[in-house]
Amino acid sequence: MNVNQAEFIISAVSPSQYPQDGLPEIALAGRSNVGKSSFINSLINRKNLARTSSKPGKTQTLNFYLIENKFYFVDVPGYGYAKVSKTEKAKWGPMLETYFTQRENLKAGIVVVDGRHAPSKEDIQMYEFLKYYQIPTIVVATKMDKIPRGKWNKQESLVKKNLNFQKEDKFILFSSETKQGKEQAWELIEGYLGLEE
Ligand SMILES: Nc1nc2c(ncn2[C@@H]2O[C@H](COP(=O)(O)OP(=O)(O)OP(=O)(O)O)[C@@H](O)[C@H]2O)c(=O)[nH]1
Ligand SMILES: [Mg+2]
Repeated sequence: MNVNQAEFIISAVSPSQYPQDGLPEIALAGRSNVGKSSFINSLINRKNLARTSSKPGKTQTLNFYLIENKFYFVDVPGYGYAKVSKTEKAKWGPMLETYFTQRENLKAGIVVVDGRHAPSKEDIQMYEFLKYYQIPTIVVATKMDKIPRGKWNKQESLVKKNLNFQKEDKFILFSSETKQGKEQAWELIEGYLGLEE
């Protein structure tokens, strides 16, 4: 998709605040600071529409970005960041669960993992959660610019093995720095949205 129009619409915590226009949605999940917001910005050619930060825990609500008036990217708070207060974290669990289990507009989930390491326990739980609710999933292994090309295949195998990756799901090696994987990501997303030419 060639994106000319991308707009932040709303920060939502409960379903009554979600957009009501019925457009399809693609939601991003992943550890705090892994690069979810950067992934969105890369795909829409914007530096900082989805707010990114070197400080983890930046995204604290469900943030809806309307893309080309066709669909929403939903940027979700990252898990696994110790310094976010307990009260905040206690709110996120139900907020995410409600969204992922009840949102009919959700066409696919993207689990962003750090391609340099084995997935964390929480990455595995997140992936299993999406599988349990039968949400089609793209696993994006990001920050590939930080590891040499010769190790990419090995890392892909490691991530897939640890996640118990299902063959009906999709997998992308990605980098927000080099834009590696961007075309592939769009192809898959357009497929899930039913927007392919
Ligand atoms: N080298 C490199 N750095 C990246 C990449 N993607 C993200 N980063 C950096 O990682 C940091 C966190 O990125 P964000 O996109 O804000 O991460 P997030 O997952 O949205 O974080 P939260 O909103 O806290 O959950 C920033 O400093 C980014 O510049 C990548 O592909 N390569
Ligand atoms: Mg973010």
